[in-house]
Amino acid sequence: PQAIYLSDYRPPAYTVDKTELTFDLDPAATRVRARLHMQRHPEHDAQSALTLYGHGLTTERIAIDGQTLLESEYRIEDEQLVIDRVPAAFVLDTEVVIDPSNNTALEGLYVSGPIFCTQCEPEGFRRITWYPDRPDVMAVFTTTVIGDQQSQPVLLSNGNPTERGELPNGRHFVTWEDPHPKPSYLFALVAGSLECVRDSFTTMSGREVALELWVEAQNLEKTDWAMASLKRAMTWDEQAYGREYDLDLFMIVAVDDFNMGAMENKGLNIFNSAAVLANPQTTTDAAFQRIEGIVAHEYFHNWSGNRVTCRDWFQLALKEGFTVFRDQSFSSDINSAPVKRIEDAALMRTLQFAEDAGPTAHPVRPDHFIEISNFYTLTIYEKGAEIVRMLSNLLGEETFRRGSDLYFERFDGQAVRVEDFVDVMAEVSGEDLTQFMRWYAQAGTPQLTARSDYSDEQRQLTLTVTQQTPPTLGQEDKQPLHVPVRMGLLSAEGQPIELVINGEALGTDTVLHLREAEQRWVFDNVDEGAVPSLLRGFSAPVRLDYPWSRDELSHLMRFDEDGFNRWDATQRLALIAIEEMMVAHQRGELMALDARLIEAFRHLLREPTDDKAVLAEMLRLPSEAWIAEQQSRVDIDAIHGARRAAIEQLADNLFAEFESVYHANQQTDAYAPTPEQIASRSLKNVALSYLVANGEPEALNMARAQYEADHNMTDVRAALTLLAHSDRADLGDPAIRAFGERWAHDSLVMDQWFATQVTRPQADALERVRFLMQHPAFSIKNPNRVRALIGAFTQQNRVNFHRLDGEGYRLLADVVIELNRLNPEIAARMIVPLTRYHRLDEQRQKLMRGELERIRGEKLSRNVYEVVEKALA
Ligand code: B3K
Ligand code: ZN
Repeated sequence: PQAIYLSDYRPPAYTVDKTELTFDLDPAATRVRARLHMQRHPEHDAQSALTLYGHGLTTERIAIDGQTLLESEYRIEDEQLVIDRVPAAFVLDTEVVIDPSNNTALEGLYVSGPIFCTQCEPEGFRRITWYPDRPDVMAVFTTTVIGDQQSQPVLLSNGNPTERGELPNGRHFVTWEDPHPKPSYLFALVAGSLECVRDSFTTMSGREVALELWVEAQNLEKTDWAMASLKRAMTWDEQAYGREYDLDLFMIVAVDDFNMGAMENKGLNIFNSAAVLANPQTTTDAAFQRIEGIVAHEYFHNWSGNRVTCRDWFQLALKEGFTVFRDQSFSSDINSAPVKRIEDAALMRTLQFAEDAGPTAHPVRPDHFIEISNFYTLTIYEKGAEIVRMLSNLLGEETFRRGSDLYFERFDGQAVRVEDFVDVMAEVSGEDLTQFMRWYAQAGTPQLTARSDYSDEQRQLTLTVTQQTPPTLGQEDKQPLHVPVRMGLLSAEGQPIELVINGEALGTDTVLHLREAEQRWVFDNVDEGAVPSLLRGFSAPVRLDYPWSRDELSHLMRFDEDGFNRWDATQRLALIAIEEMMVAHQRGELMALDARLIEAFRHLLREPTDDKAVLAEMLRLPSEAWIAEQQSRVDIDAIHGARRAAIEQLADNLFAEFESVYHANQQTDAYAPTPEQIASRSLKNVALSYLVANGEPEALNMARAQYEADHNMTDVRAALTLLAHSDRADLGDPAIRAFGERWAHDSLVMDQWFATQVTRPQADALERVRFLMQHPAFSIKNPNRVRALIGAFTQQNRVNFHRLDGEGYRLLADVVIELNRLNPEIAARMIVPLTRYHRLDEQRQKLMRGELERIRGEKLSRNVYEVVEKALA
């Protein structure tokens, strides 16, 4: 497989103004007729051949201006249809047959249970018909869907239905017209036996939009939350960005087999059922919030993605980074803002930093790729969103809004580049963003090192900050970035200090603009004992090293005005303590937890200054993934052992405190996923996890009682996890059995059941994975099942995945080899933990490389090939 390069971009030789499609649905042989009204691009001449993309199509007819072409008049090679000579303007007719029932890649048109559905981004449309399947070709689509009246009573596509009628042989049809020109990746079709929940929304200009949520009948009781979330998102986008919906109808469909969370097809969003269906009995608080965020994300794409789209797939972060930033802002506005920031930053610092440090590291705007489907990554999405957030903070909210207004206005209906977005922001603000653009071009996480120096005589504190971005595959040398460092200083008494630089008063919170490899700032009028609070709100996606003492961290925990940094100080304090215990673990010595951490936690529990949601986050110790991120040589067992011991010692020392927090946060109200209730449950369940870690039978009984009370899935799942992860098989096994029987009919709950079992730390976890792969509720063809069983094990059960006998690696390689044939996109995602061997011990490195080599020996899809080659490079 060959890489393609951004620098090779050329406009398409021929574009499409109007696309007319007819689908004659049949599971194994769907006939697709396409009529494309095409024109030569002004930058091309008559020498330019017409090139269309197609994958797995049985071609039955090709005609230009009504003349059927002879086989000698075109050629099909490498998934391309090439016609050397075509007129400057013409109509192309094609007729192909495709097989949705055997489409296990879940790209293009496929069947999910009884439903026909599509996934076209990024390059799925070419599995439907011959087409210039690239985002810079935008056409108006008319789609006629013909199906069976009995098995496909519902026939949906983009836009508005304009005609419907009956046909012979029990068939019927519906014709849809989408007035907005769009690239092929936004095309969608859904057909099957679906029920509809209807609602409506009146836009800010007073237009009435019909809202439709289409689900299979058994899911009708799980639709309220998504519909409510959609309306909140529509209102928010009007208020925050002035964006109004632009069709009379907005549809969401839930399907069970889906590679990603959801897809923003114009007017017809298709969702993974896990990202849309919810009710209190089956869905946890975290899932409620995730669904709210995804519904909003896809809706927001209608402007940031659909009305203004990407010129080419190298620009993917243009729509994804911006849209993630928009959905983060939305969630932050309607839920706990500090917790949302903590969650997003934690995701960046653990998983995105790991990606940026691993073999698949890539810039937010890559300059080459083999398979674009491999680039729907945390770097494109989350780091892309952090870049937009930095822009918004640099410019200020109001100027940023003027920039986004201008962006939407100027580029409406166009396919554009990252530069276009950044240039508009520079234009409205007058800022020079040339250096800032490097954030899009350089892979790897910048390392900031900060040091302070205090002069008694001058009452000055000098802060020196250096930056350095490590080399990544194919990118050896890095330039300094423009890094906004939000900061403040706290006095020895815990008061915010008025910041003064060169006689200029800056308030108690300011942003330092680090642009050089090394820079220094001198603060005047500072008394002795001041403590810097740096990178407030995670103001840039960087690692920060500063030699805070434990007392200073305790100080920040108590007094910092910035909620995010209070949390971060807690994490850092815990990290120091855990790292000490790791050393003891490695020496085979007793692991004693630093008393200062216990005291800090005691203080948090007795005199909480933060809201419950933040407090719950502060009480969670750094994850194993984040601890591993600090290590130059990762010791899997020491991390697990030390973290576990820290939890137990906190539990032993603070049992009474945790117990009273647990009881104080019991709820009597009916369940609702409100921020207040979620915060209480979160705090209560963190407390319960410590109580159970203490090992007292009394605590396990509390967990069992909570499980049996069966109040809502959040509490049930928390209790079930504690029981199933305890050593008490007499409690865990019956609970697991009962849960599995009760929810056998609900695949989304069974996914939680799978994940709960395979994340247990006990040594039998891997055997459970193998056993559960035979369970009737499991199917390797369904991405949600694969993520719940295999993904949860390989990503959230580090001690067992990294077993020294190599069985964890072997299991994953077996699964990847099978998925490589069935669903390459999922295969390439699942393989990732196997590629992260570079900082592990020799023995594990060897085992992991061995499995990668074994995979390399297979006939590989482009997706898996690209990842394996990078991992073994
Ligand atoms: N834009 C889609 C991505 C789907 C790509 C799958 N290969 C989901 C989203 O970001 O909204
Ligand atoms: Zn998106």
